[in-house]
Amino acid sequence: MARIIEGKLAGSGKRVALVASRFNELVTGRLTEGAVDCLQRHGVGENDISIFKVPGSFEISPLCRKLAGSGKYDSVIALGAVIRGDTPHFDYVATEVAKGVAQAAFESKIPVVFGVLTTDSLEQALERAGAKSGNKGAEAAMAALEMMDLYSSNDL
Ligand code: INI
Repeated sequence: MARIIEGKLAGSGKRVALVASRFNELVTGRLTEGAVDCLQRHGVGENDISIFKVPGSFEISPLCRKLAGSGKYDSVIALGAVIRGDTPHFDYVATEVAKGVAQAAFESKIPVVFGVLTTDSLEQALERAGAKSGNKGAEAAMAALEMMDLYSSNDL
């Protein structure tokens, strides 16, 4: 039987930074609530969760990179909502935040996870922020919990 190595959802003692955009705050506020709730349910202490707010999704990845390199956190979670139609530069913002967060994750020794919605409408975004289709913030928090545990594995 092959060995399977995967992370557990064990948040006790872990320090987590959330980077949330204020743009589309109706959505990002719900993503943040979903992420915090999930982290706390899995043992992360209230004082070990820091929420950094930035103006828009374009500003998320540079801060993720700084936080990931600071040595003060065990993971960083990016939370944003880029909604087509709000502005013609949707494509630039959506592409840059995805590339930037991936780059921060590649360069970092801790997990940096992507909880940024890119949708065609506000309705679709709200559906993914706690209404019909789950909460992307909570999903990102689950991924962060699992990856924090995996990164601390002796098998790496
Ligand atoms: N920022 C978002 O987070 N979501 C959006 O939908 C959005 N749109 O579409 O414009 C958006 N723009 C702002 C951008 O992220 C920067 O804050 C701004 O360009 C200043 O750098």
